[in-house]
Amino acid sequence: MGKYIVILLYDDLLSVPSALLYYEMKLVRLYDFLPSGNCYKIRLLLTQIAMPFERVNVDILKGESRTAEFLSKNPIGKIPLLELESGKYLAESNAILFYLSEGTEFLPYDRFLKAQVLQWLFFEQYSHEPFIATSRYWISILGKGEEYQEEIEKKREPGYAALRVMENHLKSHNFFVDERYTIADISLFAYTHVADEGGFDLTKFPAIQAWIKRVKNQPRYISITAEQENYWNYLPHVS
Ligand SMILES: N[C@@H](CCC(=O)N[C@@H](CS)C(=O)NCC(=O)O)C(=O)O
Repeated sequence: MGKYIVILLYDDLLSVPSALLYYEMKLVRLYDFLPSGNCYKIRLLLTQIAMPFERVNVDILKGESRTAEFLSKNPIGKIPLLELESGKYLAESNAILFYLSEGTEFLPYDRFLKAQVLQWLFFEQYSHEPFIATSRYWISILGKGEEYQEEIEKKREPGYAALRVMENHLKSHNFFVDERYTIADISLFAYTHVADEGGFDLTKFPAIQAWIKRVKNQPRYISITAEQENYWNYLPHVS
């Protein structure tokens, strides 16, 4: 692993590089699939904390997360997967969010607030994602809404139940924890803001819609479909 980062220090008057800093930096590597909301969580956080990363596309529709080579990295056979600078691997989107946000403004330091963040991360994985993300996968990623109609119907009520929990919370809060934007918002945002692609009607949830706007207004926000080149625009600039 290794990408080269070159930093040019410009002299404002002459507009020529007055110094050249050159070092090799090992980057974290994200095994990623662009339409995946679970992967988007990580791309969004990495961009917002301005951490450079290398993106490896894994086409799950071609079974690329199930090859022997990929399974040797992540026996769960799923993306996202983060390869750390040390060569260690970390799977599970919300575990990756937790790891990357430690010590940043995106994860509270206080023990109770941190546990509240975890509460929403577990809610997302158990009561939200299995219904809202799965419906979107069948309808919009696979394009097989009719074939999966029966399964989709079963996901409808529990999916709306999760949205009602969010709506009720957001009626009296701007964000999920501590009235500020944290990884709890990133995690829940990933599939909520594209819930319509899974057949969920968000017009019934005005507080969620207002929160979606607040998340989109956060510094260094990128969309779910933003290509990698965009991420580099958000790296800190030397002035
Ligand atoms: N709980 C996991 C779910 C990961 C997951 O379901 N990944 C999907 C894409 S969103 C995947 O890799 N599917 C391919 C497969 O199962 O073969 C997480 O939050 O990271």
